[in-house]
Amino acid sequence: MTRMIAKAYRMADAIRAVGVPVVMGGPHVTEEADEALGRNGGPRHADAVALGEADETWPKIVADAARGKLKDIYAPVDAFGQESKPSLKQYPAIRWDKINLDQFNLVPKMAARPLQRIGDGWGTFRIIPVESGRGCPYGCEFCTVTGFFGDSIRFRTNESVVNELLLLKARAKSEGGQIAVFFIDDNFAINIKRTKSLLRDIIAAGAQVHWVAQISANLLRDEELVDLIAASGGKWVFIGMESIDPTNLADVNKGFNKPGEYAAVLERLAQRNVYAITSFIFGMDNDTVGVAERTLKEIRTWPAGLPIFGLLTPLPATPLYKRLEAAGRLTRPKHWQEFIPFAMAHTPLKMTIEEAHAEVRAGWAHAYSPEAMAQAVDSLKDKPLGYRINIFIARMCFRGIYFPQMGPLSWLKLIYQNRRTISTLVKEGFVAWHGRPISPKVNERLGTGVGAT
Ligand code: B12
Ligand code: SF4
Repeated sequence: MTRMIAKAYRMADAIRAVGVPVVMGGPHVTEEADEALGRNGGPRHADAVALGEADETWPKIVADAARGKLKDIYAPVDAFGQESKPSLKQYPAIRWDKINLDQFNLVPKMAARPLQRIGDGWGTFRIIPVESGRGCPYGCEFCTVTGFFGDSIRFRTNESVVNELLLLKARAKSEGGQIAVFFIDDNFAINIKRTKSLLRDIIAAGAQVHWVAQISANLLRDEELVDLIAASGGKWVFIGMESIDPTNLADVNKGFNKPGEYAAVLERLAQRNVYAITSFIFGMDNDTVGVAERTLKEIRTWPAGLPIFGLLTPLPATPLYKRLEAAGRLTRPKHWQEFIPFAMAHTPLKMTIEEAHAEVRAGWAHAYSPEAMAQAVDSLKDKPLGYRINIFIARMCFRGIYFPQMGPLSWLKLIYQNRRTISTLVKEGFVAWHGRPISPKVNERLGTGVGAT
């Protein structure tokens, strides 16, 4: 992807330097094939580039590589030279019964041991990507998906998805540890009828595992869909809310998002114990200084969730890129060549680049402050303890998207800052497991008594 391309080129250069041919694919090089092939004046990084979806071109690439006859470009075309999109009906069976799942484990090694002591199943938390369909026709201005996958939406059969879930469920049972599935579809409910049918089949087969998926807010108006999400194991839904300002949404061709209904959508999910990762973009054309606080004010009135904040980023070949380029507003037209996290590549209309950066910083700092963490946990006080622990751990991890939490020291600092919330959860956990309040002695050992802070 664009964000990682400079690093990918460095790796490719090192591999090519020892004489091994490199083939690159994916959304960035599909749009910037000349860059990867050194045809635009820069150095060459790849021997060949696979454009678009490579499911069907990959066997040809391997055969050509084996004969030492790699072509520069492989395009997904049919016998008549027309662009062709692979069907997902004949999807390869993924051997989830054999694949090493450690690569998907989110629990850092240093935390694994103490967590194992809490009880069975706590030492690992593996999030497994599963694809059930491709494509989204909505064409939001900043998004590459409609351009890349086309507006042709394709699905796997329910049966093949259910079989994958059954394999994963069996694996979780035999190995212990937590497993959750991330349905990586761009918009998991883009065809509501089909999504409901898949979820019903998952329930009928007893293939429920905890899962997370991306679904746009407009599709979550459907009560029956939300019921099925909850009954089939859905726990978290990623919602691209982007902005609370309808003008901004209209500007980026996302007018189908209605800020007035965000609260109701989130309530509908929360009533079924499904929570939301709410994604916001700052630096849009109608944003002014204070956008972070205005957004946070709304967020505070919603059920607890995981807000995330980013900056409007012109990805290559998107309508947004073309609009900003035509208007001469790109300040770093090749921003991916000098990638900087959370940095704009164009000037917003109603604030400066620095102001936009400050808004994102403020969004993260306030949404993940110890007070906000405590408030999120407290808002779930009528729910079982597991939900409160879940949101607390998820928030600690999500905070790391903006404030890198590398190494034990930064984690210890974070734990110290959130000691009050941790202490409350530990005390409640003690009551839940032992049926009586924590004793003053244990309290002292944990350093959580009155005045311990
Ligand atoms: C899942 C996902 C994530 C997950 C990844 C988790 C995981 N373990 O997989 C998470 C949540 C971490 C994530 C994060 C981000 N993501 Co993301 N993500 C996706 C998503 C929804 C699915 C990716 C996927 O697996 N697709 C299915 C496979 C089949 O498609 P594919 O990867 O494109 O592969 C096909 C072809 O591209 C090609 N191909 C790909 N690689 C190669 C390599 C070779 C050698 C060959 C021959 C072919 C080939 O063949 C494949 C089969 O057809 C895509 C959208 C999408 N539908 O693709 C966005 C997407 C990839 N993400 C995107 C972005 C922007 C991000 C973030 C920057 C978001 C943010 N603002 O923070 C971060 C960056 C993370 C990082 N590494 O730094 C953009 C990238 C656009 C771009 N031009 O770079 C996408 C396309 C979404 C979008 N709205 O535009 N993401
Ligand atoms: S709804 Fe989501 S996946 Fe679809 S075009 Fe918009 S941002 Fe992209």
